[in-house]
Amino acid sequence: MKILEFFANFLIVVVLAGTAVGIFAYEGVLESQRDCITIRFRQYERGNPTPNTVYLKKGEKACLRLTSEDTTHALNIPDMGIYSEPIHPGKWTYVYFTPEESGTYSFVCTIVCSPMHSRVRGKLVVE
Ligand SMILES: [Cu+2]
Repeated sequence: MKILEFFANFLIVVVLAGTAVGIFAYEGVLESQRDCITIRFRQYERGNPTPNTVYLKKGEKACLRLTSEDTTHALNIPDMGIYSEPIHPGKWTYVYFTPEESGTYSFVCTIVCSPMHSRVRGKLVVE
């Protein structure tokens, strides 16, 4: 009986501690996504990514929150060496980085999304 009680108490502690850890972890994720800039990807024929120009601050952590309104895309900022995971329709993909140099950078799509795929692009302006 003592062993069962001990085991039951142990389980309660694990569940309570796990819940607390989960809540803190989830709040951490929400906090990191609070200031994200949303970019909605679309094929060239359907209007290209929107917004097409994104403004960032030099030396400040940036977060891009990416989604697609048609097919799967992916983001590459060649001059910064930044690649995203695939951006699936209706799902969110996040990219975090800190731009260290001011200037204008192109971002492009890296997944063949239509015959005009190579024209799927936009600009990041770091000020
Ligand atoms: Cu593409």
